[in-house]
Amino acid sequence: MYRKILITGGAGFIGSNFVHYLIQNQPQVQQIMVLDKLTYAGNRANLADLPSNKVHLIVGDVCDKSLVERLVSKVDAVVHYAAETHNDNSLRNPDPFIQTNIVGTYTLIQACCKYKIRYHHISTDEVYGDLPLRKNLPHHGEGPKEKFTTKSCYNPSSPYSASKASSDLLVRAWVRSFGLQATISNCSNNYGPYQHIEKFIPRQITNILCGLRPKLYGNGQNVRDWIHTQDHSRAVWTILNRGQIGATYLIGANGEKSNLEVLQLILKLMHQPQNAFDWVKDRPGHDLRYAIDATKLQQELGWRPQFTNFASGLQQTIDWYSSHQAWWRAEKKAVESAYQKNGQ
Ligand code: NAD
Ligand code: TDX
Repeated sequence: MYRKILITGGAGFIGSNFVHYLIQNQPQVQQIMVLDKLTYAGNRANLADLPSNKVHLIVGDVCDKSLVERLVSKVDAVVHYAAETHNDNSLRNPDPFIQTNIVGTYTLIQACCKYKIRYHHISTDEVYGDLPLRKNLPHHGEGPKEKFTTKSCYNPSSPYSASKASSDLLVRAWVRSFGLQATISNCSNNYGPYQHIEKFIPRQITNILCGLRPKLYGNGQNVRDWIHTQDHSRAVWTILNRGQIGATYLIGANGEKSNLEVLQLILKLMHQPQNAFDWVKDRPGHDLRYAIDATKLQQELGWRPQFTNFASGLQQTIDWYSSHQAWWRAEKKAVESAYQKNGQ
């Protein structure tokens, strides 16, 4: 059982939700060190109100070798969330994606090998590229090869997903060649509190709260496989403790929905007309459909999602953004004007 854990990117969306999950559910964890550069996506406020005798934020870069070695040498396990994460940003400027996602992972796994520390690597289903829409598949999305499995080939589409794929492959090589004690998880699209307002669901909710019209890319038919971030956190904790070293686990909650469906649900829950949104320019290289087959995680480790009602998870998320306007208001104008410059 791990008692001292280094969580990189723990001031971002999913990392901070994992810190909250540990504090609320795993009392045996005594020390949580968060290493976070506090980029535009990191926020101290995400860790406010957590016990200061347990949670320590170290502001720094995962590419800083001496800092990383000093921190890794003090813990029992590392969970690596830190990354540049937004596909649209990666299309405008890939530089920080290459640096943080690839060099940052390299720096961490070198340190974990040096001090023989257990490492869990957080990754994304986007490394597998995309799938055809269900309606165009012989078994409508439920047949063999109609969802991603750990056997799917890597086929990333964007600078972001290519940088994450690179980082996964580094971890696999370090397991095999240097005996790194690592597991990898590739999760589908997360939603929930503390997600940056550049991302799809929070962007649309906060647009409506500001009196702006939501924006849908392309024809709205692209499918994402939504999972509540709390289900992701429980899966990561399960894999960290009981996963097989060297193994990859796919995390997903059977939450496939088209972007249009998600937007129309947000509009309904926020009492807006179903057509009160704008169609905007599509994302270049826009992945069509993601879908996870999480059978391995379910059968080997017994994990099951708990947030199986998307509408109620989404309602809670809407309530969170409505009642935490101080958390996002100051950034809204700049985020929207960057999108507007891009025709989105
Ligand atoms: P996020 O953008 O909200 O947070 C990323 C955090 O990393 C921020 O706090 C940022 O300050 C920090 N960071 C960035 N560069 C850093 C650096 N060089 N050194 C230290 N800290 C740095 O991202 P997120 O959505 O919470 O994603 C977290 C992880 O989960 C990423 O690895 C991402 O690829 C993966 N993931 C995300 C999703 C999703 O739906 N959001 C799905 C699957 C996997
Ligand atoms: O305003 C928008 N309108 C829109 O239609 C935005 C911001 C997005 N979209 C579409 C693009 C995608 O099909 O919504 C979908 C979701 O977009 P994002 O929130 O940007 O997520 P995605 O590109 O799917 O990637 C997310 O999930 C996998 C995370 O950002 C990644 O970090 C994670 O790896």
